[in-house]
Amino acid sequence: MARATRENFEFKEIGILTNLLPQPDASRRRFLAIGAAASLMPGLDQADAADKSPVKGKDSRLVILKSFPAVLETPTQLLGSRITPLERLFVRNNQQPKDAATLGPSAARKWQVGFAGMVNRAATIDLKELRAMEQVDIEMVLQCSGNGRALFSQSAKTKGTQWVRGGMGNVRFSGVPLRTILKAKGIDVSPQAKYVTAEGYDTPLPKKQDFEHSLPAADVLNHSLLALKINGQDLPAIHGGPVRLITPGVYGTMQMKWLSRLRFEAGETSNYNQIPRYRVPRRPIKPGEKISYTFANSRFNWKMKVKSVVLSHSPKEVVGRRRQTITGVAFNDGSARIDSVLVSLDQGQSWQRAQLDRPRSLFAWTRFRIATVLKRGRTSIWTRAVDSLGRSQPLDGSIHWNPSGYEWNGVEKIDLVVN
Ligand SMILES: Nc1nc2c(c(=O)[nH]1)N[C@H]1C(S)=C(S)[C@@H](COP(=O)(O)O)O[C@H]1N2
Ligand SMILES: [Mo]
Repeated sequence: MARATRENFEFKEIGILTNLLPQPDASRRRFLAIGAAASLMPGLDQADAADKSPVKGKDSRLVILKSFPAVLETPTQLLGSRITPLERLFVRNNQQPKDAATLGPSAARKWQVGFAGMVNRAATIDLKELRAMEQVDIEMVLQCSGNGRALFSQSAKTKGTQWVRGGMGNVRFSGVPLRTILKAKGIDVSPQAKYVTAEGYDTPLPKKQDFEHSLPAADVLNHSLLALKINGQDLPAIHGGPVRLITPGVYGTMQMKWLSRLRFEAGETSNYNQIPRYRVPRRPIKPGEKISYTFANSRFNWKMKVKSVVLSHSPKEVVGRRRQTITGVAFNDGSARIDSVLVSLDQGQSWQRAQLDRPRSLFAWTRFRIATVLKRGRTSIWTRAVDSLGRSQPLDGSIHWNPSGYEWNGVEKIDLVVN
């Protein structure tokens, strides 16, 4: 099979994107971004840093799961801060626009987002208009629905990129609420439109359908933003700049990058990224069991399940002393706060509460910490988050096994050795 090269991929609607080539200003900012990443890596000079990641400006310690389209996983030890620096944020592209492999700004100078389908009038909005509107901020977890897939694979093989724990980060998006835009533009959405199908300017891989997703219209109309910034800076090209559709509390696949159009529709798209990809069975199936997805027997990845992830320790780690501080993060779909994170050092016989550092945003991650004395020899750290609705994590995560390994949220279990 011919290897995909960047030259194979172009923006779909080249017409509205003049100036695709990087501007002098853009390359300077790019260089600064690389410098920032390099400064996190003692012993690596800037040239090394730039060479080692398929995405310019990314920390070279990110694990390269695929170079093109880029898929990069963050080692959990790099995720300890409340806000994940962009140099460390994971990347997941199914497709990727030309010139987007950078943490620098998007090279596109003109951009339009279209509104179509079941609306009183079709309309577009451009960057200038979006920038002139009032911006809101939302701190939230961005997590791939495939994060933890490798943990499902311990009970039966799953297909797809074997993410372990680092397909996630906590960031601050800024942008304009969709509701405000529709109002300003005089766009009325028909009550019969139950879904909003989001499209991006990235081009499909050869012989694949273009990436698009249908989102429930009611949630999108109430909660989504057209984001222009992340962590206070213009959305970088690699993270969907200049415009990305953001809905807090839902899985990453629904956060459409390089947003080009929203179609208001009565039903879900039958695009293969909506079905059979990015779906889970409505009823549990056994690990390894086959299922052929229909709209009726499955649902798309949407609200994130409650989850805790240990960041301070990794499986198979050997630690030299019994006193250890365990730290990690917990989050859910933002509809309730994280009430507690329970930690067990005896495989679930007894649990202790960790200390929590709760963020102001319900959609952001809560950091936890607990000072412990571990047992010598082979031992384990288990963690379990409970939210104020009583929702928690299954002790055996494989009860939610599904062929593509989406939405892992089993109790965190880290086996390690204490010398
Ligand atoms: N247009 C477009 N949007 C996309 C994707 C894509 O391939 N194309 N990948 C999705 C997936 S599967 C995830 S997990 C997130 C990843 O966001 P990030 O790369 O900014 O971390 O973007 C989502 N949005
Ligand atoms: Mo994803």
